[in-house]
Amino acid sequence: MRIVATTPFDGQKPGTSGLRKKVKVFAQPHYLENFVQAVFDTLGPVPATAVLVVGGDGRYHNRTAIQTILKMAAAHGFGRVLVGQGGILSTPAASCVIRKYGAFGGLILSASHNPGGPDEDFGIKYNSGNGGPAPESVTDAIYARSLALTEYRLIEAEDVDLDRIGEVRLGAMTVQVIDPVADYADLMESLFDFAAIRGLIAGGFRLRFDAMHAVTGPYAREILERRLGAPAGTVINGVPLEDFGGGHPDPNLVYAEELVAEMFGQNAPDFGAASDGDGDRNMVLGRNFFVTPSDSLAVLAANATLCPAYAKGIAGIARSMPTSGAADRVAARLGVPCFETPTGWKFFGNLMDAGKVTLCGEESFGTGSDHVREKDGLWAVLMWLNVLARRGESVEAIVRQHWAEYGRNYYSRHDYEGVESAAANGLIAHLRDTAASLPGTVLHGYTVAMCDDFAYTDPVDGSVSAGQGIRILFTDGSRVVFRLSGTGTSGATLRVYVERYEADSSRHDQPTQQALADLIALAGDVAQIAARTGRDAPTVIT
Ligand code: VG1
Ligand code: CO
Repeated sequence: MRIVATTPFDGQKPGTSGLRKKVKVFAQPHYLENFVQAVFDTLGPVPATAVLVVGGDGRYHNRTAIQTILKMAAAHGFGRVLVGQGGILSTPAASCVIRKYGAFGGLILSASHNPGGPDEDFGIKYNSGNGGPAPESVTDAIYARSLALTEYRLIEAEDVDLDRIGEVRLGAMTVQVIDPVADYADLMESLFDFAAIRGLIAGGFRLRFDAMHAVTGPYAREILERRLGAPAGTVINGVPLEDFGGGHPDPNLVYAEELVAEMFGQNAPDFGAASDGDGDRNMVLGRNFFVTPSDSLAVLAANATLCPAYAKGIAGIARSMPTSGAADRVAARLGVPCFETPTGWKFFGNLMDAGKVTLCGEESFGTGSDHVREKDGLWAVLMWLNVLARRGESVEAIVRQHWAEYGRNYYSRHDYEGVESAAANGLIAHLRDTAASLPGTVLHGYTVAMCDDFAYTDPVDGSVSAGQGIRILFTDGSRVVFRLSGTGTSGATLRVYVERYEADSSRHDQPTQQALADLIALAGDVAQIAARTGRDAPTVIT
């Protein structure tokens, strides 16, 4: 055992989804070690039977970090570590493995949709025994500990061969290198009607899945091509690369350009989907048709009983605050509760553990259910395929029918990336200052009903999370929301979310940006976006 003296690093405060920094920051002496020791100190002593799950999205620095974590886990007294072969575990697969084997918890190495490589991003987060991201009380304690610790511990040992499946000893601990795909693929097969999907594909239904050179390649090949019989080549960009081929592994209309070009081109397939760096996000497309993530959650909820795992119905739905209210309408019709939480999957864990909700979603291409405690990209793809197989209609027809039945929530998010931090903070402070004076005023024809900085009280443990985003609600049910990203690693990203409900089905054909034009303009005015950020247009529109 080696005990290494260290000085605490400030700047290890986890964001929306764990600690994310440039690789160069993580590679500094003691940086990763400090965070991991802070996690272990916060957990306290663990029983000799305790199992830790470790894996990541395969990005640059993944293997180096895993070797360090293994030696530190052995020094902390874990009995066994399950690590994905090659250091690979998608975020939902890690959640699945933690739950299936009753692990104490897991360390997931990912910066999700952020680019990878020596000059790009790395990340780490701790997931609890329920398989979900640690709640704020735990991440706050980890941060506090990281500011106080003076040493970390690791054992002296050779590196473990992460590519060979099987068990090796590391001090008193066993390292078990596992197939990263099998447990997850088996879980998917237990949830959905694979026979019906196989029949759909055998009948000539054409699909395309873009893994964006990130972690889902091996998962998608096993499930879509091997188990469901889709032709070889259905999965594109299917080999995980340390730098994701130089791209942004973010499945949206801008970054998944290869898939988008095919789905909106001549002879487009019936169904297209993409996932992100760590496999927890999904984008779903029909032929010449984009499904917003908010609509996707609503459509899946409305059709859930077509899938074996949800045949008896769902207990409830939860969505993050900026996500559109489309799911609320489905919940109301089904007579089940709909919860509104702050951004970030960690807020869904308590609701799922308490059995209050079955489906959860975020506008940022995240959808999932209580089968694990993370959002799950391939799960969403398979649920769509299950629904398509059972309904025998196109993606577009299903969504249009949904709008006709429930009304359409026009929805868009405008991101201003790489804004100077002081300017972004100033913009939010300005909105906080004006919030109280807004109700009753008319902006671009919309009357403000209410304006606040969203605060959430967890209905299960009573914990309060304040300062989660400025929302301006209008009397007709429209709204605009402003918040700063908690996942970036340089500068600030301002996110502006705009939503308007349209009940009249004769008006469901407008281009989204046009339908929202007045709200977009008023958002720019009220937040003084151009003046404060120096930008006259967003970086990414979804
Ligand atoms: C973004 C999304 C949020 C999501 C988070 C993590 O956070 O908006 O909905 O939960 O990323 O997703 P932010 O703070 O940048 O807006 V992932 O795929 O990075 O685990
Ligand atoms: Co992700």
